[in-house]
Amino acid sequence: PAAPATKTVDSPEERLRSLIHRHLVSTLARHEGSASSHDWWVATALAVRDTIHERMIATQAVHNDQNARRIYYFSLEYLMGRLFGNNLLATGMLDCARSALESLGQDFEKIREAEVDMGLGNGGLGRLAACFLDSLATLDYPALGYGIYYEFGLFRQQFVNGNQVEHPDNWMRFGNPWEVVRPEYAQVVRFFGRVENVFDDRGNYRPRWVDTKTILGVPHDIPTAGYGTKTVNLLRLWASKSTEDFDLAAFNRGGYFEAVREQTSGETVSKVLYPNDKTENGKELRLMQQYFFVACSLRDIIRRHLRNPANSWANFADQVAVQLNDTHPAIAVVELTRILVDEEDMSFEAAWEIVGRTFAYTNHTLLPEALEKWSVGLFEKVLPRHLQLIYEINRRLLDAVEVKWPGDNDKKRVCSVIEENGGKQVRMANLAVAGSHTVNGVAALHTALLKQDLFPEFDALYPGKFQNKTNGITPRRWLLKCNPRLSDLITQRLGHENWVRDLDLLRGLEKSADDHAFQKEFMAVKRANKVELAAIIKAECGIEVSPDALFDVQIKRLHEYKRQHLNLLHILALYRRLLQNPGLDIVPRVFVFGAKAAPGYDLAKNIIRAINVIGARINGDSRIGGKLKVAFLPNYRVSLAEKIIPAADLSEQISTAGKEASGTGNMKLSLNGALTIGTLDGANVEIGEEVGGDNIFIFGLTVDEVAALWAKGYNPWDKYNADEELRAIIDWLGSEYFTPGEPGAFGALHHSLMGGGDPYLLLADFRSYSDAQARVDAAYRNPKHWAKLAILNTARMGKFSSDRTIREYAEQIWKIKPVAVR
Ligand code: DL6
Repeated sequence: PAAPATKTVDSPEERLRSLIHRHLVSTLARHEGSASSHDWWVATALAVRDTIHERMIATQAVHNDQNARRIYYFSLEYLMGRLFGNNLLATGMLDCARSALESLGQDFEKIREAEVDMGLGNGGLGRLAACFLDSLATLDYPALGYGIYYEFGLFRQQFVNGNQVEHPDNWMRFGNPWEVVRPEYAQVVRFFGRVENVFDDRGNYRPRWVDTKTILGVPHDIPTAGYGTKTVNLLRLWASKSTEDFDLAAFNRGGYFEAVREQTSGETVSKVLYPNDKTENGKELRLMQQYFFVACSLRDIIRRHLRNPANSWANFADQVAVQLNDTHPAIAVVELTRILVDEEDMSFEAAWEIVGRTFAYTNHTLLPEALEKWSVGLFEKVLPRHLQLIYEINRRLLDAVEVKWPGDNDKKRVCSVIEENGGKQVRMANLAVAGSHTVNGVAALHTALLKQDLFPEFDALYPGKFQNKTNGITPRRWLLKCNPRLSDLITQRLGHENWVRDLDLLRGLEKSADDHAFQKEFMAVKRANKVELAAIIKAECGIEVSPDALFDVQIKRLHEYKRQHLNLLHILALYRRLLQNPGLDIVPRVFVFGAKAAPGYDLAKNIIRAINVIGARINGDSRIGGKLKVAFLPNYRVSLAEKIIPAADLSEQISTAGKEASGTGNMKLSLNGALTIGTLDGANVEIGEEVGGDNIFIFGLTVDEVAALWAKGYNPWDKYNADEELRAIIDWLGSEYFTPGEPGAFGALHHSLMGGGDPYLLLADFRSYSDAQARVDAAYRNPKHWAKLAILNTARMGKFSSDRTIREYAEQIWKIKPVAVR
């Protein structure tokens, strides 16, 4: 008899290869021979997405079947970066995709680079939201992120003659293979109009919000896949559309523009992410954005809740936890009140009780200019009914203040949701505190200052409402994905990969910190990463740098309080010392910057120009023998951070004490073996506690010393007069030395330090900073010592995993439990 036919089973790689090929041909209609890297990237993403969608469907089914209590994260920003590598790691398909693409004749790394960053955020706040989504899924928490599907993300930055030039970031011009559009879950949102005072049959006052304009919110769902688990949660982003897409009558009359006008104005709301600017323009649109996404999201949550027959309004707050990421979504507390009172016919007391059990609020800043306030007039125009409810919320709040502090009008003034000074304004932070069961800061120091300086009255009025939740970062993106060499070395040394889900296990590396062989391997990884970054610097900036120099890195939004210009003063000091003494023995350094300035923030832009122009002079000055190089990489974004961080030796965390709420770049850099030079600010304090005082370079005034200095009276001229070197470099900045023929080119910067009174205390901290830099120089000369410190930094970063942060939120604020998806 003939032998039975053997059925050949395709390997996972073969299956993936044919899936990629099928998507290339059937979905993209592309011939292999003419497909671009972008086409291959899309085809591969779609192939990976198939698996992710299966998991997403399974996850939603389990959450629905179990009627799980969910956390809904409301954030106006998500700085997701690229999703390809993350999704490959989460599904365990990385190696398979690499070999499948290579067997198709494609360069895997080139294809990875074809993905445009999803940059729907400004900085730390948006990236934190992205890290949280990763941890929520990895830890199997039932969660949904809600936000806005901006057509344009944060601007693309270019330098022209050292100046920042902004270009629109049309990130989804060529589509986004990760998303699914869900028109069936679209929501209608109302704005403007007026409130009609009507009385019902029983003579009860029934306000009606009438004559409103409507727009439509259409959800775009991005799956967020957990690592080492089957859980795939959702990020649901709302795109605004007109409710009246097309006016056919107008078109038939020949008015094409008239016909699409409604559509265009409807789409404006989700058009562009606000780059944190301080101008008055566009405030109305920003408030509309906030209300738009909050209203859509609450409707969506209510729909999901009530469709389960086991649920009703009675158990809404038992099933639904909402986290407000800063005050941007704070209008949600009013919107839920409005729905319950106006549409569900509840008493204000009953509604406010549900609201107060549903929301929690995270504060991310103490800077007064970043605490949102909206004029009462604007509210009255855009959300008139909400303004009425805000007055009612405030009346009850002030009653509670009166009970606590009878007759104390000062207490009422500071607690009030309405600021009465000048034009009346709605204080969104006070509203968020009043409407939330818990308020948290993002690092221990920040939370202490929140309670002590910003909200002492609320802390007394609501004992126990304030908590700390120190920020964290996901080890999946910020080590496993961005630094494969170090990840492999760690896994090899520990003998397992469990650290990826339990970062405390990195402590196991401590015992290797003195092992010379391991030190060599660790620093060889660092060097290889530096070689790669050097190539990027060459390609992007045209600057040749040596991987043997110390890579001194400052990457973050450009802001005076972050003090990139303090770094610049130190660069100027080193340059001057070298000019005075060309033989000076200093460790060669490459100063790497990455930062975007808000388009309306002129001083920040002046600092960028100063770094670029002075950097160019230094880079081209043969007298200093290449000992200093300055590279400002344009268009800082998540995918660029992933290349810079693994190559950093030194991490600059030099904000004025009390100004940086937490920082998260500090954690990423330290995790990747960079040593920190920093002030006792934000999470630097806790990083210092974890790594140990000998393994970090701390300098500068403390929060208490800053306060004492201001109380005593601070005059930067005293520092200037007392320090010859400082005086010389400040004078340099004020002269045309670096900009011949253009005196005053750095006038704004110079003025902020001297005439402007130096509000961020650069001159006060300069000498201490310069001394700390000298300690860095000395430490770097001893490679074994430096390697030991770098290893200990990596080994002791366990606390700063966002898994720890999310567990704390889940257990102490949200009271949610993991739900396994099989
Ligand atoms: O909590 C995330 C991040 C912190 O790490 C930074 O220290 C803090 O500056 C940033 N805050 C903001 C505030 N913006 N607003 N509003 O971005 O949050």
